[in-house]
Amino acid sequence: GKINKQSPYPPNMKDQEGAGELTGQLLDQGVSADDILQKALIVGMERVGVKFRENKVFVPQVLMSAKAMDAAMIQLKPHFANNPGSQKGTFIIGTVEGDLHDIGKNLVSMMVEGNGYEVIDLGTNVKAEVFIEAAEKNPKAVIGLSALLTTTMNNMEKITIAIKKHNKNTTVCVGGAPVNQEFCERIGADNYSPDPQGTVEFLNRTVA
Ligand code: B1M
Repeated sequence: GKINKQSPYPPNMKDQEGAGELTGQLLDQGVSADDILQKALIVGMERVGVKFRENKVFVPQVLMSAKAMDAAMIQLKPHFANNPGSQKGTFIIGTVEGDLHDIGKNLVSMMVEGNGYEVIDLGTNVKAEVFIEAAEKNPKAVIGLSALLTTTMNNMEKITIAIKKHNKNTTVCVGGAPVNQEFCERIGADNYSPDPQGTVEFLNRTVA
């Protein structure tokens, strides 16, 4: 095609444009979607995180990495997808109020969906009322909360308490880099998992 002269990125930083393509090539070569995710994409994002912390890259580069990851995930999604019509239950997920990180949340969403659940993704920066409203419409649904910032862990607590106050039988799962088991128990959530698979296993144990 035409060379994109309007690229907003400096010439040495065009890699994000090829992430989807590269992922497609690896899939064609028979590399498993799970290997691409675990051994390439997540490892890459960890490196970006370290550089960001060390002030070697900045927000624009991190955003480009996020876009690259999105492009790769579009290619991977069909490989994690289950056959429709065999839904085991409903999972409502969102990143908590004040927090705009959505890559981890999207991965959890994709994995849960791929394991046969209907997923209602409320996006990022989601307030307690929005989770509660979605839970009212889907009374049996499990709610998943993601937080990536130590500051928004407070909102995760606030939202969990509000959901439980509204209906103590609503199950709440939590996750995200700063979250741990101890925090989960302290705020009264029902499950913590460090990764999407743990959430899938929890749902399989308690819902399906
Ligand atoms: Co932000 N950021 N960021 N960032 N960012 C972190 C989280 C940070 C650790 C970087 C650093 O300093 N090293 C740091 C947080 C420090 C802290 O709070 N202790 C940080 C900061 C400070 C910020 C800003 C404040 C920066 C600023 O503006 N000065 C700002 C905040 C904006 C906001 O949210 N209000 C900000 C902004 C951004 C970008 C917008 C540039 C971009 C986000 C783009 C996007 O998401 N669309 C971004 C990114 C990309 C990162 C890093 C580099 C990568 C996060 C990521 O996507 N990881 C991150 C550093 C790092 O973690 N390496 C960083 C990959 C992803 C697959 O992992 O999300 O952990 P993760 O999800 C995992 C698990 O945690 C788990 O499953 C996933 C797969 O294994 N999981 C769950 C997640 N949710 C789950 C839910 C579950 C179960 C499992 O159940 C429901």
